Amino acid sequence: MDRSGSLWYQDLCSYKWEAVDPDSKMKYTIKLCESSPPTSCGSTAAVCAQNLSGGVGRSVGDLSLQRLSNTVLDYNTTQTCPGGTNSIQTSISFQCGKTMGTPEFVALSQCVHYFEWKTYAACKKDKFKPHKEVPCYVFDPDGKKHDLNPLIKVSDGYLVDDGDDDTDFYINICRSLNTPGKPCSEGSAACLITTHGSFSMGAPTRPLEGLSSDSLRLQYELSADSTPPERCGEHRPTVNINFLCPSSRHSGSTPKMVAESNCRYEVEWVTEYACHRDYLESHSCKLTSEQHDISIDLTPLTLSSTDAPYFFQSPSGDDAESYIYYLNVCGKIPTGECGNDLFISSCQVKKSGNVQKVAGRFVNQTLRYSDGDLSLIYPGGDKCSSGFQRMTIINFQCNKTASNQGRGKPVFAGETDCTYYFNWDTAFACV
Ligand code: M6P
Repeated sequence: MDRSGSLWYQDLCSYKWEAVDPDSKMKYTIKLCESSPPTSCGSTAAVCAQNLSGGVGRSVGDLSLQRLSNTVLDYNTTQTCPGGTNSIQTSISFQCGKTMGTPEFVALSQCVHYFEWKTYAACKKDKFKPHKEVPCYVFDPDGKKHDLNPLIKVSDGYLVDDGDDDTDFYINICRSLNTPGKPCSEGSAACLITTHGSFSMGAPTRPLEGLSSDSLRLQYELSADSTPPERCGEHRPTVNINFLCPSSRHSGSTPKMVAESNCRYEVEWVTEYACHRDYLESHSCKLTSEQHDISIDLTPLTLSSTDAPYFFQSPSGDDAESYIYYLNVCGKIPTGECGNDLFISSCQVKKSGNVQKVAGRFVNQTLRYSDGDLSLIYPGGDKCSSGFQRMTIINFQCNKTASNQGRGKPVFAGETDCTYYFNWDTAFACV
């Protein structure tokens, strides 16, 4: 990717983006490019700040005062910070991510509004660039974020339960399917495979929408320049996917076809990912029944400075090419395999000893319980050549009789594009 001059974040320009600062109860609306939809601060504002309860918006970043250096996009204003010398401004730091992602509010300090945005648009070599993707989150009227990004598949898709053994209906969420070797991959986000062939039933044309505080809707249509499958007759295919946040904790289900006629498909998916994010996630190693409707505490797994780290070798044996993974949870690795950085939670070392990579840090750790799955995520590791920062995802499973006084230990499950997966059976994941 050439970042000198060319608008590498072009894919993000077609949409209006939102972020919320829950502490100050401010909502930010972002218009990245001239061509983007306007905010309520008028066409010259790039970043519009408005109280969640309403009121007049004001620009905290002007489109004409844009400055791009590497992957940091700054928007200045002509307003001086009250009590300071600098001007009111916005700074968006882009990092490589596997989906289009969303801007996240990070901090407000001396009138500078900081945002972070992990997106495929910031990766090198178009590594994770899909054929088509749309924004995959919404804010509800209370300013709570509902984010379906974790459901987006970078490869493969979801098989919709259509009660018919002869047909397979595959969808991806907010993004075209990437199923090389399988039919309807190119640009299609909904693919019907029958004994008579396979048919694209459309792709996302607009962002995810919020219908209420517990339901979201996504719509796929066939692009105007493609011919509908003959089996649809006069009708252009459409796919509606309704996501429902269940009213209490539930263990996950598959998307279901609830209606279908003339190539109009209605899919319903009861999934906790449709619930607001604060219900699903925490940045500590605990989830509480008050906030999360489930009580989990992983801190007993944390190692202290006198413990040996959790480790796993893959593949096992004498192979000098194999890797040893050192881990800790909810804290730093007690030994210094990847250096003495205080925030390293995951470290990959080549057995031959010449490669040490940080595979995740606990500064921005996330513990998530959704659809019955408990996972702990450590982002922010060393960069791969795609620009993606290595990341570790640990999936916990309940095992009341786990070894090591119930702690159990992590087992390496595999790597996809610099994301490292571990499975961990432990008594502390029992709910
Ligand atoms: C190292 C290891 C691998 C990783 C690879 C990425 O070999 O950390 O787990 O996949 O780097 O290499 P690149 O940066 O060339 O994409």
